Amino acid sequence: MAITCAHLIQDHLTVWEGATVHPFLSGCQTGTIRPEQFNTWLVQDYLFVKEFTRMLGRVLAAAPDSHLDSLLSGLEALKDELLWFQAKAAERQLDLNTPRQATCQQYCEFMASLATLPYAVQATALWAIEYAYNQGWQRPGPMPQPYSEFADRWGNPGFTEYVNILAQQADMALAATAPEVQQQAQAVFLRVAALEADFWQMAFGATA
Ligand code: HMH
Repeated sequence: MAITCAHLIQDHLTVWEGATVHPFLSGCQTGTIRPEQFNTWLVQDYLFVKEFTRMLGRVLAAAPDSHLDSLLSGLEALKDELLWFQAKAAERQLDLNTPRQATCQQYCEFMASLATLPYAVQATALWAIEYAYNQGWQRPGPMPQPYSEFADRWGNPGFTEYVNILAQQADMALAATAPEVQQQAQAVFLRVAALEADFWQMAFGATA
C-alpha cells in the first residue's frame, strides 16, 4: 500500500512536533519574543520564500494537468506574500539585502536539490513545507498584536484548505509510484521537518 501524507505524520509524530512546536512560536503567543529574534526570522523567512517561490515554479513544471490550477493559486499567493514581507520589513526598518544564515542557506539548497526528483517526491515536500507553517502558527492559539497578522497568514481557513489540496495531490502522485520513490518521499518529509526545527532555532537564537 502506498504511503500518504497522513501516514507520514502518524508515523513521525515526535519529529513533526519538533517542526511545528517551538519556543519561538509560543514566545510570539505570550509576547515574550524579543525584536531581534522576530526580525531575524522575518528577514530570513523572506529570503526563504523567494527560493520557495522558485521551488513551487519547478513543482508546477512537473505537475500533471489536474494540479495546475491549485499550484497557480499558490504562486499567486506568493506574489502577494513577497510584497507583504517587503512591507513588514519596511515598517520595521529591516534590511532585506542581508546574507542568508547557514540554516536558511541549507534549506534553500535542499529546495533546489528537489528539482531532479520525481513529481511525487516534490509534491510531498511542497505539502510538508506548507503544512509546517499552517500548523506551527496555529498551535499556540490566538496571538496578540503584532503577531496575529503573521499567525493568520498561515493559519487562516483558506490556507488550511490549500494545504489539504496539496496533501491530496501528493497522495495521488504517491499512489502511482514505486516503493523506492515512496522511500524518497519519506526521507524528504523527514528532512523538511528537521530543517523547520532548525529554522525556528536559528531565529530564536538571534542576538542583538
Ligand atoms: C521556514 N517554512 C518556512 N518558511 C515559510 N514561509 C514556510 C515554510 C511557508 O509555508
